[in-house]
Amino acid sequence: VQLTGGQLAEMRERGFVLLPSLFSPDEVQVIRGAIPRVLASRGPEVIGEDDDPSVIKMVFGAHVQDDVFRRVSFHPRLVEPAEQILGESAHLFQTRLNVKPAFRATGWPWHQDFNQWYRQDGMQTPRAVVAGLFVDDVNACNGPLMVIPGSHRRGHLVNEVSMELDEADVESAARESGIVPLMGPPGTVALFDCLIIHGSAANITPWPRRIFYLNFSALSNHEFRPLREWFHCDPDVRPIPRLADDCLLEWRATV
Ligand SMILES: O=C(O)CCC(=O)C(=O)O
Repeated sequence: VQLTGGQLAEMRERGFVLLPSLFSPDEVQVIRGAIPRVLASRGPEVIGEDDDPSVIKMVFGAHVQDDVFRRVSFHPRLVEPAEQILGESAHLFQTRLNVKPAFRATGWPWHQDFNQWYRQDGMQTPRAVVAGLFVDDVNACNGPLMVIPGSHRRGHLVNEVSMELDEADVESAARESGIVPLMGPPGTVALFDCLIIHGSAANITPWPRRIFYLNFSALSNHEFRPLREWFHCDPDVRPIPRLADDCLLEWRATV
């Protein structure tokens, strides 16, 4: 999949682009089928909610642990647009499945992803793009990801000690451009700049809101000093292998 000139301009101006139903219901079914396997791992890459660790909040590194998530992570429908945006080959340095389960999930405070990678992984330059693949329907009620359009153009708002942004920065960006919830049916993909200000609220609905996030960094942007384990910052900085467009359906045919 190639982004159009208009979508690339949107990415530059607004810092995000939404690609509704990029993956088919059959492909989403294959991804859903893999989730119980990665949740069953219970290793350190599986993170619980602060107030109740038995409720899973997120799972890092599924692209290394599970063949379906490896195929999703290297999928040409995600890698090609990411490389178009970056203007060069990419490497995948982190994936995380944010589970946001029904009733019990908390949200994420306003932040820029790059600040986390700068602070914790030593990433030097914000030449990275995030893809979020909606595994469930994401709607106004179940805690959609909210972004502030154009806020990536404010540059890196450094916080050396935590992920949270100053409320004054969030307020000023939201006053200028508002806040947009990214919503869509399962299979939709949101691409966003690693500097865009974003966050999300709790999920108290009966509907889970699972999104699989992939962080693609420009290949030239590989000088990490990771302070965290491999599942936060994949040491493999080689170009991404090319997979076929039907690699998810092909996986299903092999089992
Ligand atoms: O999934 C969400 O609601 C927000 C996640 C997020 O911002 C993150 O993982 O950095």
